[in-house]
Amino acid sequence: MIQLYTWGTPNGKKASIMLEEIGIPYEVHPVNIGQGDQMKPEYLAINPNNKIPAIIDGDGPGGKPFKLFESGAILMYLAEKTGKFWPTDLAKRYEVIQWLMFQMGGVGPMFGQANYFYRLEEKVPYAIERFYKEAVRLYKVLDKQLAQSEYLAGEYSIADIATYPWVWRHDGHNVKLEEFPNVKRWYDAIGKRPGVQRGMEIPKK
Ligand SMILES: N[C@@H](CCC(=O)N[C@@H](CS)C(=O)NCC(=O)O)C(=O)O
Repeated sequence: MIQLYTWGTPNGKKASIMLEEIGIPYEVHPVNIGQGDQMKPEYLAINPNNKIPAIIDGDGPGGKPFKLFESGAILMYLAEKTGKFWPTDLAKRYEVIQWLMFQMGGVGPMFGQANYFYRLEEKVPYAIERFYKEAVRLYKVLDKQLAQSEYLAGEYSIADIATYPWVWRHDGHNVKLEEFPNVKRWYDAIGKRPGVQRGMEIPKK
């Protein structure tokens, strides 16, 4: 059984979508990051970086319990464990990893900063402009890729699972999906998947 430590944010939803999509049993442990649960010693023993998500696989490599943090690493681990949502062909697998890294190093941090500065009561125009512009640039890259490929790296993969919950927050960074028609087509298609719909509901209130 996999133990999932999560909260209702994009990085957390990546892990719950993947667990729902691969259909293996897991238990949810909500970590209320608004109340500081991520700083508690018992959670720091699982993720020393005090962020969600994290997992413990009771049946990890060698049949031993295995702890893992960083959402991208969790997606790769679960893909490797189950053989799902990434290809076996090396070149194709690295295309998936390339778009996963694009999400982890670009989409997540930049959309996240844009969301933060839009929400901040005391407005900082320079920061809003910087992160909004970078978010729009990243949407253009996504849109161009999705004009030539149904999903980010060919078939539906962990790269899409990683990116979807960040695009779900497009209102928060003031982006209208209609301006990026290929991203919208992709976003709508992924949103119809039952596993994605279930994963987006985690943690349940
Ligand atoms: N690179 C990390 C980022 C995780 C992350 O930023 N999680 C946020 C929620 S989306 C969090 O736990 N924030 C709590 C905090 O910073 O104290 C990952 O992808 O797992």
